[in-house]
Amino acid sequence: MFPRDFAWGAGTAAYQIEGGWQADSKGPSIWDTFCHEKGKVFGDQNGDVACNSYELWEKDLECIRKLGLTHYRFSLSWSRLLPEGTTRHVNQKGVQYYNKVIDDLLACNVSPMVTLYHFDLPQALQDQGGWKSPSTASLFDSYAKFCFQTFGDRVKLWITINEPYVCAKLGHEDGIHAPGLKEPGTTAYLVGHNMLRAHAMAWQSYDSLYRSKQGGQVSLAINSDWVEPFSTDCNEDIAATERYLAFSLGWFAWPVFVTGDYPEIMRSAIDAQSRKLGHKDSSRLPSFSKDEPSVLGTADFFALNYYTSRKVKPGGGCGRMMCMKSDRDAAEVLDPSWPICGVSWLAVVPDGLRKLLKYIKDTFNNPTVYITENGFSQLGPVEIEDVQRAEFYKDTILKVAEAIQEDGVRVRGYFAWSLLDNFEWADGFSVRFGLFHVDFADEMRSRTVYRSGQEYAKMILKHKLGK
Ligand code: GBH
Repeated sequence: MFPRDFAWGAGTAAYQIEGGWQADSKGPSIWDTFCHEKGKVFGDQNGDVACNSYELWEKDLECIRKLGLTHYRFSLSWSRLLPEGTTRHVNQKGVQYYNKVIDDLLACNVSPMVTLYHFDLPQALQDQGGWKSPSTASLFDSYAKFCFQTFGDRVKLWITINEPYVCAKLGHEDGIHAPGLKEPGTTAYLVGHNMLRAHAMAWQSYDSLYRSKQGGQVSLAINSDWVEPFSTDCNEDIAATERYLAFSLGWFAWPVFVTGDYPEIMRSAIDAQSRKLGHKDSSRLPSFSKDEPSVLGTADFFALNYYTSRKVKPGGGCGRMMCMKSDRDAAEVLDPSWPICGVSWLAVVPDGLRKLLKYIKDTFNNPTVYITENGFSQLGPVEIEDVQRAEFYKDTILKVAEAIQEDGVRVRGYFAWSLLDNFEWADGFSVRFGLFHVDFADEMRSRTVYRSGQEYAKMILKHKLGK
């Protein structure tokens, strides 16, 4: 059984659904730039139009109502609101668009959860160094204050930054996400650091300027796989699993929820690797400055994005090159009991979510938790009767119920990823995570509910009725 006020949601992100990439004087973001370069995204696809939610918001609202959601999570496009990234120039058409989305949701009794940043930095700020530059954190804080001021009378749940891990690692170390930098071993740590600073500044701003009047809550969404040692009786595998966790969940959750600093395992692993490779600088992992407010305690709840589980062993470096994988010295090993059955990286392990929730309860002092993303994209041709995904949602929601009832985890909400099939980053439109199918060949981008969407709606209704 779920608490009466449990949040039943689904999520999207601006660049993945909106389109209208130049509409009404929106400024370009790093994803516009990245996709328009050849060879970056599957089939050289882009989000120029995507689901065209900028024009077809009412269609999305119909989908939301059809599912009976109590909450809808979406992100604001920074460069739609502030085309140059700064508050010097505000695009009123952008403000109007999001005002309408928020007002329509509230009129239908759906609460918005708003993400300020879901991978789409204004290109103008990338041109000044992007997340590598410490000043981007202050510019993010200004943008956040602008959003709290403009929308915070109606929005009570905020996510500052979505998945800093993905932005730092995939965007700045692997180069497979925008801005496409391949600078292994240093830049991801710097970028992660500035994102944590940005998050903390925005939380502080909310706390001191808006909380008393607006009464909302602010956090950052941290993605984490569940991981276990490949051999549970092998000490090397156990240690590798701890390192793996320190370099993923711990990288962002430890500073915010436990100490105000990175996990000790992470810092010592990076320092040891630096010494081994004769790296000159004392540390590649930045330190938090005493002159800035601490990042410790800057989250009002734990926001978790969970997709998959892995077994771990030592290894996985990049030879003599510096890189995060060498620092971490922990490799994912495929295990027959957890086979990949979705996109290239997704093994369906609902029980991993329950274990991860218990781990979060025990490690981060029993926070309230929102599962801000969870989903599954099956392989192969589109099937509106997506039985496998419908089963996935059933199994997963059962595990969430067990986490609440049997493990005492204070889970307050569950957001399926995603409301709609959408632009799945480097995979373009080839990967479909939606509860609604979107026909990208149709000018009207018609939305059709999948079986999984129907099943999710049934589950929501059942729990609303207290059954
Ligand atoms: C989420 O990230 C994103 O927040 C969301 O926008 C996206 O649509 C959703 O995932 C589905 O993908 O390609 O082998 O390098 C989830 C965390 C981390 C999962 C990176 C995919 C890529 C592995 N993601 N991972 S690989």
